[in-house]
Amino acid sequence: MAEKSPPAGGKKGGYTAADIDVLEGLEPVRKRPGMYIGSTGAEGVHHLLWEIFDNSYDEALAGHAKNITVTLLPENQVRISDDGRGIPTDTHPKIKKSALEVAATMLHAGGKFDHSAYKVSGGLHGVGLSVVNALSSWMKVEVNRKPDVFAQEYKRGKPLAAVKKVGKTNKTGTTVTFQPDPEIFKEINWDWDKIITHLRQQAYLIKGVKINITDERLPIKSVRPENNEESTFFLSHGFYFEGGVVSYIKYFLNRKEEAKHPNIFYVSKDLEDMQVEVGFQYTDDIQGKEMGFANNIHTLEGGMHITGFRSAITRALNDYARKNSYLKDKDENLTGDDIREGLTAVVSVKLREPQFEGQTKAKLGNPEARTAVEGVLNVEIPDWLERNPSDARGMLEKVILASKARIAAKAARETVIRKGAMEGFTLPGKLRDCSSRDPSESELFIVEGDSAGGSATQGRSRRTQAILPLRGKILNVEKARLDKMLANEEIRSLVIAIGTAIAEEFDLTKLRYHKVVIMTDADSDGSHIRTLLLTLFYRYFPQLISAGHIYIAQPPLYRLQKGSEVRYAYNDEAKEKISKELMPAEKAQKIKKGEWEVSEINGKAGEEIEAFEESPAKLKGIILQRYKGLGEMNPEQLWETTMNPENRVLLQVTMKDAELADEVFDTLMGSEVLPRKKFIQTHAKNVKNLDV
Ligand code: 0RA
Repeated sequence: MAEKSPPAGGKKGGYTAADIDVLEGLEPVRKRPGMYIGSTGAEGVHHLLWEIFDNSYDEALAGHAKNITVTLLPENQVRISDDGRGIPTDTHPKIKKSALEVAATMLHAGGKFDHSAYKVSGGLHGVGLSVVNALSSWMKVEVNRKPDVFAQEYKRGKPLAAVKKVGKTNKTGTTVTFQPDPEIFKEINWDWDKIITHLRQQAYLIKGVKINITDERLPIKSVRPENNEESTFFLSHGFYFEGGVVSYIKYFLNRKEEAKHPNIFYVSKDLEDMQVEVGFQYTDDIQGKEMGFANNIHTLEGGMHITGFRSAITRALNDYARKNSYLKDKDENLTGDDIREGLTAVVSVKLREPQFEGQTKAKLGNPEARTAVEGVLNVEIPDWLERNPSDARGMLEKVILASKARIAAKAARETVIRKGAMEGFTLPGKLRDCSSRDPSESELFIVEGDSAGGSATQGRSRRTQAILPLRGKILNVEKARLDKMLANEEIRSLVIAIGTAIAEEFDLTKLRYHKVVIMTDADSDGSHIRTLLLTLFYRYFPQLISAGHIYIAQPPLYRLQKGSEVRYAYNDEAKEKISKELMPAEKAQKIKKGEWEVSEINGKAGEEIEAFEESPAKLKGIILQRYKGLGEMNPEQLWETTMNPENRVLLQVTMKDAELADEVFDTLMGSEVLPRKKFIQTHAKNVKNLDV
């Protein structure tokens, strides 16, 4: 995870001898790419883009750049351009090379995930540049520094020539174009939606900067009916938000919700060592949304800044409610849960040395962030409430309602929960429990439907594996209240089986299985149920996710058989690899490819069978079966491929996965899809849907 610049104030100027000591070449990056960009999968590839974008973004945060343009190009190239000051190109006094070349080809030894020290002391925020260069088969940097244009090109991190003047300009700015190295990244596939989502989030956190993205990979041809003139377009998307955090809440986070009051609370304060920016507004939603950021990195797991925010708002609203007779009884109190119902908040801090903790390093650990946020808000919220009494009324109505609903629901909820607990684990009838009582070795498989449930029950290891079949679609938990949700039979079974209870009663030590595995089909129904379950866990059992107890089973997609040898493939790549292993190349050449026929395997019709024929007389090829669902596997196959700890592939669910599922869920299920589009068209001043 890259870190952003701390607030301005770092020592300016060139390198000192001490800085040179900690510079080294780029070999370590190519040797262990994961150390620098997290992974070499799809996330890692996108990380390259974020790194380069971050440099331009930092230049914009520092007030020097007003436009950033991202362009996806053919052959997996990406170009990122800004109109900032331009990377310095003058000769480094000690290294005797252009500062640009130093930035692109030398690694700061302490670098890795901790860039902040470098940024503060060196002042050259192109840290990610060398990492991206090392992992790119080709890269080019062009710098406009009035009156000259400088450029340098690289192959796998090595300059092809010295930095040269290549032209004249009256502009300033930096353009980096790179191509991820296929030797490092197996699959390079720029994901438009992922990029848009990331850029949007960044755009909201910076006022008055234009961020544009254009997809030049696929030209769109269009012919005008009037004159038959053909023209070429590219898909393009722009973000520009005057209002920063306030826009983010108004036009994005709350775009589908009904606001309880018109004005959004907002404060931005520069403290000596920290910048604090907070905005919030209540809606009539049951859920709340708290978005934390530290140096503009989304802190999905919360942390100290969020803790500070929560204490301050809880205290301020309780005080205000008491003072203005919203709370009659002196002992009556609005709880943290009441306060957070329907609360949409953005809490953004910028600090010099952020410490990221937690499972996904997305939780801010600095205690001073709590003190700073709480300190600012303890003054600002009460003050704002006094100045905006009608907004304050809207807020109080919402939290008082939440409080009443909570008290009413508590009775209902407790009966449900207590009943389960008191009747000595009235475990649901359809749970096929395991015999072990040691949670650390016990696993719960949540399976879709009775037929897969049957196979799983027969195939499992009885001692440590429990099976819970779920019938049909579980309840839409998106908007459901906890008490209503617990009235749903499928969900109640699940909650009781898990053993931890829920909400205030939640107790992690009562967890009955340390692995809770979602096992659904690889089709669209299966993925819908998986999304629903992830949403349920994300909303009501986040602790299980953070503690790493939630998993997704990965049934194989293919079964390959040659003679008596049977192999399973979990993706297309593995299928190709296994086919080659089973059928060495010289032989494979003699075989006619691409003949499809249907035959019977284990009594079931295989969907697609690729028959490799060597001679018509003797069928000697590979029999390939594509699995559509778990139901197609017999109990032994299910055990062997998906449940047996020796062979299976389990994916551990992270908060990030769950949040994504939650968002997907919102988009899929949310009745209103239009508002977002409309919002982009009306409020992003620089949107160009189709750009020449
Ligand atoms: C260090 C100093 C100066 C600019 C930059 C770095 C810089 C780096 C990047 C990377 C991408 N875009 C960038 N824009 C600027 C300022 C040099 C001066 O004072 O002129």
